Amino acid sequence: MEISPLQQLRHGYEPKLPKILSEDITTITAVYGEKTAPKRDQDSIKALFPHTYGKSRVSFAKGTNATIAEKRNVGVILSGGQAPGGHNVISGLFDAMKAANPDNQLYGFKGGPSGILEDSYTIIDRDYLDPFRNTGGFDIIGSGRTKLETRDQFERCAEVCLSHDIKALVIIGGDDSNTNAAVLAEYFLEKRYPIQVIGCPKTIDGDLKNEFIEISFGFDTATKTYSELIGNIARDSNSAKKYWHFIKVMGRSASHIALECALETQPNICLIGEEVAAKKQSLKSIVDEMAQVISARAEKGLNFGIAIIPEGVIEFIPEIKVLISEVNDLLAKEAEAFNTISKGNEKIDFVAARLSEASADAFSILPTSIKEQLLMDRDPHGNVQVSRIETDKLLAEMVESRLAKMKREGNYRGKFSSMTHFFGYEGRCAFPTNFDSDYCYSLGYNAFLLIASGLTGYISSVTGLTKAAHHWHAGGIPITMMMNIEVRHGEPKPVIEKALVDLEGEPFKYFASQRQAWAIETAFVYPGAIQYFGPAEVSDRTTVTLALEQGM
Ligand code: FBP
Repeated sequence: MEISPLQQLRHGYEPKLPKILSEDITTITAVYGEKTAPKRDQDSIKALFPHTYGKSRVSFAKGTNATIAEKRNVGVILSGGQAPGGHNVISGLFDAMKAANPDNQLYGFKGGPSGILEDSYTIIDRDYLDPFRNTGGFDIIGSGRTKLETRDQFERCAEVCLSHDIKALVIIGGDDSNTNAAVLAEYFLEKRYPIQVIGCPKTIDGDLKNEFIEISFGFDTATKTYSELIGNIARDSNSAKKYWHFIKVMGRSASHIALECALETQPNICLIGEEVAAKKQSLKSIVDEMAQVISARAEKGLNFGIAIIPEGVIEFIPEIKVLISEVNDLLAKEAEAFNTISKGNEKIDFVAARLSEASADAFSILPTSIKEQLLMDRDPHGNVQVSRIETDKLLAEMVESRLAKMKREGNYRGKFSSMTHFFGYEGRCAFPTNFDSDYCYSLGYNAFLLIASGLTGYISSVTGLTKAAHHWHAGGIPITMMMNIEVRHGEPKPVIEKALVDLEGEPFKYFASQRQAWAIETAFVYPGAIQYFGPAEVSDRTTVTLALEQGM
């Protein structure tokens, strides 16, 4: 296979590890901290997880581990959307396993969680793994969105693991996959199956985070990729001075990606879904505010600009949220009748006729293309796929009509011409930054140490991430301590809480303090491309979000 010169060089990159993980692996031992408990719903979580509830936090220190060199087979699964660095989690896990015992074997289940159900795997050896080191993508074994959540599926997982003498499974995924990892760990203990389960925090969306998971992997690289592109467009816009660019960025629910890109590039407008929800802003008021900024810039002769739109914002707009939830329920309940309709306009009429009055009103003002997108196939959780809704086009169109109305009323004298963009898939498989390469390798290496310490139902945790990697802390957190009970599809479920943008947190507060100035002035910052070599202040820099959160 032909590879690029950069890929060639990146293979040679040696990821940096926290100091303790750089020691001879046979001299690293687990140190147990205080017993843990979730912040809320302790009794319910305890009742659901009697075997894994209340375990201690774990860190690592120099010492002896009598069982570390035991021969172990380990299985690994990549779950959900791609995120830069997944290959390095597997590299770190592999290297730790081989350092502990060269006979250890790593089974990579193919195509995501379905790989284990279908017993479809690759044995990952050094020759197979090496070309994937420090590269983006999940193509080493593939990924998928099948959920492991039923007892039948758990039985099948046990059957497959036992048939290969697999002692532990590492599940690399987001909040849902790690929730399922915790449920699987509990099930294996209940049934006395000798299989441990360890999770690793992945998602470019950045919404799997808390005190112990400072960032999910992939967020760093994805946001730097989008910020480079946004910066390039901003410079083009500032050169040609004739277009407003409406740029939608990924982020299924939370607006962390949009916020980080705004902190990096200083656009004129950036919507934050969580703020829209807190202020209960309607679609109309969002459009009005955007039109006001465009008009104020036009007064200064600036008929160009940048607006960043998080893809998930659509579900935070109160009337659209209700509409989407009604459509989700309707399509689930009346799937059979709906699926017999082939024509797009008839599908729209079918749904419109069955909505509540308020939702029917909200639906009626949307352009036909957006109505169709709202009715497309659901994801495996039965939710609308927001990445497929062209919110950038919707807003550009609505803003244009609003400005036309303002012009008719004599309240706008500018020229408006817009371009729309969607940045999502561009960032999910980028070459991981040095940060993601180091962090992911450490998460994987650390995951093996959790396994070798006999732990299960833990998530790999590496913290202190604004410091140099050498000073990072490695350890594990019982997943149950990150859970609470939420109603999902009408049922109370134990889940890891999704971390939305905290409107009281430093990243949002800083953005809010600056955005007025960024709106009217042209204060763009052009971050440029990710640097893999050179001075640490450019090649090892973390996200602005993490730096602000940690008071840097
Ligand atoms: P994960 O939460 O699984 O990491 O995926 C996040 C994401 O990239 C979202 O930002 C986006 O909405 C979604 O995946 C797209 O899903 P798909 O890969 O199925 O198109």
